[in-house]
Amino acid sequence: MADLKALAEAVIKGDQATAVSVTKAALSEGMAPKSILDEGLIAGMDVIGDRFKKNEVYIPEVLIAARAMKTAMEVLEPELVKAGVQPIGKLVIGTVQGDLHDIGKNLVAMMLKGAGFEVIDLGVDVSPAKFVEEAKSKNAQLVGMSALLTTTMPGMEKTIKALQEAGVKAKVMVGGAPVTQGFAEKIGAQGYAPDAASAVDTAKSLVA
Ligand code: B1M
Repeated sequence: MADLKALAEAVIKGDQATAVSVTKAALSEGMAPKSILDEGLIAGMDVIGDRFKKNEVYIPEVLIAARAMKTAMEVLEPELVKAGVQPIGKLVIGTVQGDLHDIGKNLVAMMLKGAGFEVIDLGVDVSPAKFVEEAKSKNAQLVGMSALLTTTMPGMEKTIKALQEAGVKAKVMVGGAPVTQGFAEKIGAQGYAPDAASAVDTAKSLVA
């Protein structure tokens, strides 16, 4: 019988080969794709998220774990779709206009995927109009914005105004090194997170 604790452990260690082989074994034994996701892959990423918050692991370990999860997800995803498993929320994310920094944004996107969100990543240098268009057409519940430059932070406020003017109801969460809770409140964002693991908690609370 495939061991989902071993699957979680493989994600924690960033062991891609084991993550894939346990996922395949679990599927071939007829285990429910949702159990494999929740008790194996997401359970492993939850541990990494907690350890990251406590500074017990650092960015490279998180990236390696996320890569193991992503590889196993490639095997699991078609079965989840067949089983009709719904994501816990849909989020459009990007780095704001004029800003090319994407390491943190990618980390946030990976952790959110790991937590069961459907993530539509718009990349870097994303204009307010593009955020609006994608949030609308994808019917996203959340819009996530990242900024690393003090000069590009105003792009967040412009995007929030554009979303409001377009009547988009999605909630907005922001982050990035120069962004603070106070700034988020000032520009009218509903959520702020200082790091990728907290971003998962914030996103979950916004869609609850
Ligand atoms: Co740039 N850069 N950079 N840079 N760069 C900084 C940000 C800077 C602080 C360096 C410095 O001067 N000490 C400085 C900004 C100063 C300021 O505005 N206050 C700076 C500058 C000035 C510039 C240029 C203008 C330099 C130049 O060309 N003269 C230029 C701008 C280009 C542009 O964007 N238009 C530039 C370019 C670059 C590179 C292209 C070389 C490269 C980016 C590569 C890439 O991203 N693909 C780069 C890098 C790597 C950095 C530093 C060194 C590292 C940034 C990083 O990736 N950190 C950075 C200095 C530093 O931070 N030590 C610096 C790691 C990452 C995991 O952290 O992104 O904060 P971070 O993400 C965290 C949290 O913030 C949070 O979670 C993440 C994970 O925990 N988070 C969110 C992030 N987004 C979130 C979204 C959320 C929630 C949480 O919700 C949606």
